[in-house]
Amino acid sequence: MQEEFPMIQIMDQNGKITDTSYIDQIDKSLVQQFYRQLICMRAFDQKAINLQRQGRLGTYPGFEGQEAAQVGSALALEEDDWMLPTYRDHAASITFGKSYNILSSWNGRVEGNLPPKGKNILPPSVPIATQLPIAAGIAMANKYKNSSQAVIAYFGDGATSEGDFHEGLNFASVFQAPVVFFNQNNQYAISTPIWKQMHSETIAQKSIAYEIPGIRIDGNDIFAAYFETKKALERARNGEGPSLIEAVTWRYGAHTTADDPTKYRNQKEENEKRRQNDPVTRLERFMKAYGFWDEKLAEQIKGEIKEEIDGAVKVLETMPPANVNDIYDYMFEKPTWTLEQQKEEYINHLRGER
Ligand SMILES: Cc1ncc(C[n+]2csc(CCOP(=O)(O)OP(=O)(O)O)c2C)c(N)n1
Repeated sequence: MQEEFPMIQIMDQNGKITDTSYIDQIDKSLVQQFYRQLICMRAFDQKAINLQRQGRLGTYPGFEGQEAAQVGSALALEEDDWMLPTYRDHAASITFGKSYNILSSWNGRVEGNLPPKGKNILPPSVPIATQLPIAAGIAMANKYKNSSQAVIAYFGDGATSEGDFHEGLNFASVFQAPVVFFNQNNQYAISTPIWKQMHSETIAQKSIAYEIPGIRIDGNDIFAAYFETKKALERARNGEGPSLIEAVTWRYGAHTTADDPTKYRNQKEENEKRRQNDPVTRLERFMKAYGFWDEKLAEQIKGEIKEEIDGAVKVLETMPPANVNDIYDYMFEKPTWTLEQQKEEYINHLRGER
């Protein structure tokens, strides 16, 4: 199956362009946009981990190593497309328009889940794969409305073992809905490696069952993530239905700040892989080899990013603590009696009463 679904790569580990079919579309502004966003998202993620370690942020799921897959695919979207991210997809969400304030959701603030006005970004899905039938539904609605908006839904390798993954793909396939299912195969579902999770060799091949196009890309190659997602979105917009992209990547850190990857994988070996495959250094190698590198600009961008992120942390730290009512009050327009009862019990519990 790996032969039928070969890994698509445009730029190799050394930053060399191996597929020249997109070369005319690779210009300075695109490369600088990629670079800025990649290093920005890495800095954001590292800051978030540090904040959590200092007790200034709740549990946080890092995405370091997955920046190219997220940034590349998100930059391929049109302004009014729809995005359904998971808890790990901050790089995709911020690239598509969410503010750094997304951090506050990890302190329980509801504001962190809201997109800016006019942006179609759903709150991150924490239940695994539940966003996939919703993505199919939104895409079906767009199709009925004759809208040109496409939908992208993000999910991990573990999500493909959930019923919702299959229901989402089936619905989208039956109704030829304009949705791109963007999988980040980071090799692990918490501590479960992919080989214990499924017997199929690739995730891309799961597209066969639904008779939709499925491809496997090098998820650490930002060019592959960008151009292949763009193609899939165009197909969706042209009425050619859904598709599945498997972006093969790697999560460097823990599943969340609450677990320890040394318990389930050999970190030493993994760090070696990191040095060879890192999406950020790979783009830097490309920039240096193809005349796009500008040391001064890189320093300037790093300074700007630091200021932006420090500013966001200041906003975060002025926010009040989580409002417990939010969990209950935003569920329905009018709460059900069970929800009211739950809320009362929980508030009593917090007061230390029975
Ligand atoms: C429906 C559901 N079942 C179980 C969980 C517990 N859980 C949280 S993350 C996770 C693993 C998800 O792995 P994957 O889909 O590969 O995504 P990743 O975290 O690697 O991005 C599980 C099982 C959950 N959140 N939702």
